[in-house]
Amino acid sequence: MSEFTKTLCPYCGVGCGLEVSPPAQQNKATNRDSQGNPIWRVRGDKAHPSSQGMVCVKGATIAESLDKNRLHYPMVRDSLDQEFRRVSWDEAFNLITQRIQTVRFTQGPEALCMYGSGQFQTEDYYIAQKLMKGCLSTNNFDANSRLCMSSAVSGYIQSFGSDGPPCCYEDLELTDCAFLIGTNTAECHPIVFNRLEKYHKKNRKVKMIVVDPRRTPTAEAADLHLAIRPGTDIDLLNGIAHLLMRWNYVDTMFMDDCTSNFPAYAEVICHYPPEIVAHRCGISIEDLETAARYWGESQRVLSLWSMGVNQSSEGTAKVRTIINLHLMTGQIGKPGAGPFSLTGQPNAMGGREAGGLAHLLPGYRVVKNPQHRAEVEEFWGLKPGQISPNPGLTAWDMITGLENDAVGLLWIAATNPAVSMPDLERTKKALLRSPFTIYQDAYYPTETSAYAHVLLPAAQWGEKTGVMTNSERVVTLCSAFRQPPREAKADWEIFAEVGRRLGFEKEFAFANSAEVYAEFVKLTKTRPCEMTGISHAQLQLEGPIQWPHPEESRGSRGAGEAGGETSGKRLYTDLRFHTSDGRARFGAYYSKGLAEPPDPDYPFVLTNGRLYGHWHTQTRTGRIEKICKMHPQPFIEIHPRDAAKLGIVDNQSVEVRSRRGKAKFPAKVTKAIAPGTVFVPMHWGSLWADNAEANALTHPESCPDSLQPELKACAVQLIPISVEVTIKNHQLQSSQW
Ligand SMILES: Nc1nc2c(c(=O)[nH]1)N[C@H]1C(S)=C(S)[C@@H](COP(=O)(O)OP(=O)(O)OC[C@H]3O[C@@H](n4cnc5c(=O)[nH]c(N)nc54)[C@H](O)[C@@H]3O)O[C@H]1N2
Ligand SMILES: Nc1nc2c(c(=O)[nH]1)N[C@H]1C(S)=C(S)[C@@H](COP(=O)(O)OP(=O)(O)OC[C@H]3O[C@@H](n4cnc5c(=O)[nH]c(N)nc54)[C@H](O)[C@@H]3O)O[C@H]1N2
Ligand code: SF4
Ligand SMILES: [Mo]
Repeated sequence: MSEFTKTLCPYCGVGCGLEVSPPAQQNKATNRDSQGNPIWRVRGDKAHPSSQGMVCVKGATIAESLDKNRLHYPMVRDSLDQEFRRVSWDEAFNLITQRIQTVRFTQGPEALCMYGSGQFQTEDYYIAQKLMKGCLSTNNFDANSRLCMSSAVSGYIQSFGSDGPPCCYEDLELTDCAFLIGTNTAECHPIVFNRLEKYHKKNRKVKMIVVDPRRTPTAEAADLHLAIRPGTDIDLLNGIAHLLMRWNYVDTMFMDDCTSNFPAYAEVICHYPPEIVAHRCGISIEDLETAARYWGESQRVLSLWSMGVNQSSEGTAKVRTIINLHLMTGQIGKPGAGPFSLTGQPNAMGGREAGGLAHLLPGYRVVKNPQHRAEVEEFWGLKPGQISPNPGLTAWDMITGLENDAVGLLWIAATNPAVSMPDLERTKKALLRSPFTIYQDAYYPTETSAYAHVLLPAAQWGEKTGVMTNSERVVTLCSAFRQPPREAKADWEIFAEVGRRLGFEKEFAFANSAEVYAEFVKLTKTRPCEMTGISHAQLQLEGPIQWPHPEESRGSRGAGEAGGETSGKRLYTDLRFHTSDGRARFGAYYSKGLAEPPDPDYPFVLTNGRLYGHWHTQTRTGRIEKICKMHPQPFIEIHPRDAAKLGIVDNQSVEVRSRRGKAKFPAKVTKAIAPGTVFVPMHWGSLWADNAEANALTHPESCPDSLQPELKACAVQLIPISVEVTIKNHQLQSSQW
């Protein structure tokens, strides 16, 4: 047996390859975590095409969290005010299947809901789709990707006729101009940023533009930082388009041959002259012109974006407006160019492939398309019409569904909504009303365990074998290298067992996850995300493989070799798109601005996001000493001018109030944030600090197309206070469960 196992980092969507080996055996050298457990050793995998051996602090320290505060046994209780009691898996499965049957036959299948996660492996996702959308006839499966990538998904679908980021990481090292908008890549996609930054430093002619209301570490590295007012991205992008037109930087041949709907867009951008745009965005006309010139003069432009774009009530419009600039200038389908969404979670891409959102079906299909439904029904051996034609409830719909008793059973897995959902007070109240909540997580406690009737212990990364796809469509096998603790089980196994107990024995007769994956890839045949040439065995043998990868190309190339139209590094190299006429479609959008703009009562825009070391709700990173030292407490960034006006000094506590709730944070007075805007990190839920939840303040207003909530902005007021913010002990007691 080889001494290390190759796998993928289970944090961000960069998808860095890792090699993991057992804790050192010599007694004195054995590295142990703070609870005395030996720590597995982790290093970057030099052979992984995406990361080439690099890792950031999160990947490097991941093993330190594996044994702390794990949930070990199924636990149940009748009501939320009771203590949990330990039960056998058999009892837990019986309880769940009985409950599913009761809800199904009294309230109907649309009262069953599952809320999953971009941290599932593809096999977990696929089995959940088959169970919910196929066997149980409800499309009520949504994932935390709704809060994350859904605007990118709908933007790609509307502009190109299909989801799928068209670029690859090699483009980071081939571009002449990197246009980063609404992304703090340096902290959130560090290895993507390392690759770009190294190349940028070496090639001074290469331009880097960063569009972000904050001067983030990403913005620090830029040639041009446009610190726009939150929510003015469409103004800026239309303003750049206006100048590209005026200066004739457009690729008319590409537009004539390969696009549609340009006239509608041309009409819109007429209304975005630089004077108006610069004023609305709060930037200078010179900076706006510089951005347009950098874009227009570059042979190859690559745009990168993430939550500053997607998490918006006009998220889809923002994504399409970015894509417009590429279409206008022919910047797609060639090396170093294209619109490239940076995926948040490690396998949100796999989730999209497997149909893991309420409006999707496996193989980049959509629920609303009758042919897509028929294809999946036939493949799963279902009756025609068994898949519901209605898109299911989205993440936020499940919350409102609890409020109006439309939800009879809520199954939450691999996400922590009691921290990550918008408008937390409302979310928590709704969760308290739930008649029956199953919560399947690797750790105990998390903030969401307080709302569960049943806790199911999940095997996590390193304890189950499965596949994940990163931002550049590279599929990596994540092999198990240790046993799940005590009674924990892989998510897909739990779903499959429930399926069998509901009477779907043959549908869920899988011996292992390789068989699950083999079934799934058949559903991608002839689809844009075709992976019929990929299997666990192939991945084990060849290493990571990039899709599209049809069966015919099996063995011919993995990721990192040149590709063609159907198998290769970039999509749309033939300049044919997946729309009915093969043309990419311009989206014509006027800017609408924020759903909740500041006003005299709530005069500041609150934005929020991530820090380099922490991962979301801290279930893992909050238990790693090095990371807690790096980011000891939450804070609120305030511009010195605003601070002076309010009499706030550095480190003083500030109460922040929105129309929905309040929170408090120590002030960090800094020019890195624009006046009128404040920033807080999203990482501190109620287990980690008292009242420092970003989402106590946010609202659920969503993009009408993607239904992704505008987590990035809400209106707040600030009040200096004298009470200190309490940070809770991050080394929670070792779990007995
Ligand atoms: N360290 C770390 N890395 C992570 C994660 C983590 O938890 N920790 N999570 C992963 C996940 S799931 C995701 S989704 C990604 C997120 O990755 P990012 O999107 O890069 O992270 P955020 O900090 O949420 O937001 C990015 C930036 O959007 C800016 N912004 C706010 N409002 C606007 C606006 O109106 N316009 C523009 N242009 N910008 C705006 C914010 O100031 C912020 O700097 O990170 C992934 N990587
Ligand atoms: N204000 C604000 N809110 C946000 C955001 C923001 O930028 N601002 N970002 C949004 C975005 S983009 C995202 S992605 C979400 C993230 O929000 P969440 O998904 O709530 O955050 P995580 O802390 O990653 O939660 C993942 C959970 O899965 C568990 N887990 C890990 N591996 C496994 C496994 O294999 N199986 C099971 N069953 N469990 C496992 C972990 O222990 C953890 O409890 O937050 C969203 N909320
Ligand atoms: S960049 Fe992302 S995938 Fe790579 S090691 Fe860091 S967290 Fe993991
Ligand atoms: Mo995300």
